Amino acid sequence: MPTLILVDIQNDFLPGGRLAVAEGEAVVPVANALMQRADHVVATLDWHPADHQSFASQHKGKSPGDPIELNGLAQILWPDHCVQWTGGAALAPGLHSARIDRLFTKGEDPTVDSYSGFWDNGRRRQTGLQAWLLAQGVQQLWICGLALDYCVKATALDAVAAGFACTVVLDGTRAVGRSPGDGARTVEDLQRRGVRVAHSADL
Ligand code: VGL
Ligand code: ZN
Repeated sequence: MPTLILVDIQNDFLPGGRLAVAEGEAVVPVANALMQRADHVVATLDWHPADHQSFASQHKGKSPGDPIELNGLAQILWPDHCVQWTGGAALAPGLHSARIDRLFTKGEDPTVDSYSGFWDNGRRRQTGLQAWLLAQGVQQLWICGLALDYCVKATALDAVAAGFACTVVLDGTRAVGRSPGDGARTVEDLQRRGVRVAHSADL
């Protein structure tokens, strides 16, 4: 059986949150159902210090959505979100979190963003997820969570690069969609780069 990775299913990415993803709450029942069919369940947490440099609030005169360069990397500025130990960083209330075997945090370093559950965006540091999966002998991954066009995408691409067979579960994810069509473009991109995509009913 595959291992299920739940990406950033946290309050700030749900409607009412600081970086709300439309219909974000819809991924919760899909994630809960997939847990019953997985060997292991792991979850990533976007876990920022209050002064994280991906926050527009940290840059004078900048607004969320503005592009900047952060330590040599292209960076989109976001509203403050998923600040460590705040309610916004907590897992979604309806998620069956007792079924999660391990949590992996990311985004703690204020100087670099971290979309993937494996590596920060500068590929400087790993979260420990890859080593953990290898230690369990995991070969196949299902990925769901938020958001499709950022953290789910980055996690799936790193999973394939690390040699795992990886399927993104389409009904178990939603896109931020800063521009119209971002979700559909992400799906095409993932498929072209070796990630499978499927609806949970077809798994
Ligand atoms: C995410 C933007 C900033 C995500 C996290 O979980 O997709 N997106 N931080
Ligand atoms: Zn973040």
